[in-house]
Amino acid sequence: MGARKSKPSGVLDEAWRIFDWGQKEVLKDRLEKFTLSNPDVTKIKILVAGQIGAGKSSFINSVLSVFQGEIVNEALADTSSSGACRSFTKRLRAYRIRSADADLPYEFCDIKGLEPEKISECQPDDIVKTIYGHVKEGYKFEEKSLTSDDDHYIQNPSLSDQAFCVVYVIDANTIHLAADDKIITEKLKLIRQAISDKGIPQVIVMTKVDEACPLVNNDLKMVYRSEKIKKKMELCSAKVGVPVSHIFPVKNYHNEINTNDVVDVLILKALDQIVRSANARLRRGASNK
Ligand SMILES: Nc1nc2c(ncn2[C@@H]2O[C@H](COP(=O)(O)OP(=O)(O)O)[C@@H](O)[C@H]2O)c(=O)[nH]1
Ligand SMILES: [Mg+2]
Repeated sequence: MGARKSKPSGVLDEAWRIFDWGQKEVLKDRLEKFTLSNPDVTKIKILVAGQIGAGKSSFINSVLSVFQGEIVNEALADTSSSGACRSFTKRLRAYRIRSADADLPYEFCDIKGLEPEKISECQPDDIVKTIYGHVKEGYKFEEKSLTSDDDHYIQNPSLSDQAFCVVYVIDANTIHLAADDKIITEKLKLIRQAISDKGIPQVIVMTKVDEACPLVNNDLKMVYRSEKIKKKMELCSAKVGVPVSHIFPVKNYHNEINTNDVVDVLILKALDQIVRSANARLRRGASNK
């Protein structure tokens, strides 16, 4: 009697998104050779927004690590025990991605995280100003929104000052059916509404899939066969209003001492989508103003 090995619950028979786990080198090569669609722009700016503790800095570190082939901790992640409720990143900082010795033509802007407990609208307002290129690097995010008479205000932003893709980093563990994430999703909606007519691409990076699903924790390659992750991505899409095709699940490097191909390929896939959609936006020639 050939007893069939039972499948653990929550495992889908087939992957719900076709994903080639062997495409790391192809993606990395493409991203390294990438050229911008507008020769007047030297680097394309990508803004990373999301809740404090969602994994924004860790995602930037993970991207830097993939191209360096070793763990990089440049965008310091907050590892203090209260990390989930304090924001380590207070000033606007840009991170240029390097591969071997060359700078790649795109950079990430790390901003102070959105605080779930505050309804204040100045934070989304500062984020929108950053997207439009009005905020200088080094600006310290405060309670009060940036005004045009501030030293950190750029009156006439160039194309390189403006962001051409907004990445919402969302912790998979915080996506529930319940409305306890309401304030964050409301804040993201405020940002989305403000930029909706500008055609700026928006991508969600859903982090901590290892913590959100034991199957995935055990084997990251199960990410597209996990029912739980699929449901979270659908819920995330419905709450924030970004299509599932623009949501990328990742596990960030956070406690590892070496990089590995499975983590790398998920990070690269998210980055590939981000960079290509940012470049397409730039090609359309429009300024964000
Ligand atoms: N297990 C796991 N932990 C993560 C992941 N991404 C980030 N973390 C941890 O989550 C905490 C907050 O991350 P951080 O990058 O500082 O969040 P930020 O406030 O959005 O910049 C840190 O303790 C990280 O080590 C992930 O994908 N998996
Ligand atoms: Mg941070």
